[in-house]
Amino acid sequence: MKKTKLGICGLIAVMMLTLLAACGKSGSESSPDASGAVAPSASASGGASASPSTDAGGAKKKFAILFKNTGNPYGEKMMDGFKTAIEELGGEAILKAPDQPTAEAQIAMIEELISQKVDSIAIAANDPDALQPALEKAMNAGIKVLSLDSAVNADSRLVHVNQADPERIGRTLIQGISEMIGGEGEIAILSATSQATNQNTWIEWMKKELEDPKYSNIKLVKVAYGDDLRDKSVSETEALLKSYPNLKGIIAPTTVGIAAAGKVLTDKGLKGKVQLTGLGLPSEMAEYIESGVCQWMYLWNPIDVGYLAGQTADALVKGTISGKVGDKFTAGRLGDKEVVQDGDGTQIMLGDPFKFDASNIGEWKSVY
Ligand code: RAM
Repeated sequence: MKKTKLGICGLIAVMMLTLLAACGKSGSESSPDASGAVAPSASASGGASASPSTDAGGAKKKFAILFKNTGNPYGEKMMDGFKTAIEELGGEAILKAPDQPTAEAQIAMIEELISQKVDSIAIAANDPDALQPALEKAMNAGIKVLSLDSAVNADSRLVHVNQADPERIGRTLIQGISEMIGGEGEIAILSATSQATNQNTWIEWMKKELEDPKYSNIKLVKVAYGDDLRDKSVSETEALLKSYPNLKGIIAPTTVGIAAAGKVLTDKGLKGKVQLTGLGLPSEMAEYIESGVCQWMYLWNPIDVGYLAGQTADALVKGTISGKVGDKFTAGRLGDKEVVQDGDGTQIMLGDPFKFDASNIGEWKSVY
């Protein structure tokens, strides 16, 4: 049922995209919302904050974003969106990511940012708990800390910027692979790192969905970790194919993993024999969707995730919000947003995942 809704959303979104193009607007920072409508592109008015992001002396306030690791186009798009928001608001954006996707590397960078006396840190975390001492130190120094994309625990942040409902993502991916493999056979998951909060949450929901008796003929044989590194994701996919010669499907809930798996399945001529779905960047996956190696996949707009985090960081620094349930603010071109409960902590939600398939990938591959 959810899949059908996403399918219909896809059609409406394509129609809306066509309309947008006809209006001469750039689609580079647009994304479909829950109803399939496309959010407007960057508006001239920018954010709703009353005062510029400068201190009393007129110096620009410093807003840092720290992604999981370098070399990931998804992270680059997210950081682009963050930078756009911060510059719209008159602040200075500091974009950082370690070479390796580890908590230790992020801790060293958080320490540097504390010494630099930044005003805010937005982090896509490599571990939910390990960053807590460093992030608490930052918050005790008056730095406004938020997570985005991959959360830290509730004590380590003021609020989390969530790309989409994790339950919906997890369940939709199982429904998708089940349809692709005809409801039976061995499947595997190719994830990012074993500690990534976002992937682990989605995998939990995939496992819950698999408990439904309608999937009794599907067996999840392995969760492999490509660490969001291209070469490791390629070798982990090859190892899966070797260890499980009857493998029927792979779910890769990571843009790096799904692109690596798409390449391996293409190179080995396994189109139609091993199905592939997951979360992918249209720009990286278009060739595999057009060839049929991956019939469909999902994602949200990473530029918007970063943009929303930039707007949220600014609202925290200005004191428009504190990260408590019920706090409201206007997130620039994304409109009004509200802080809601998320387990022990709070979050701000971007929207719904969007389905990409052969019918719409051409429209999106140049967008993100
Ligand atoms: C990878 C990263 C990122 C995740 C996407 C779907 O690029 O792991 O954190 O949100 O995939």
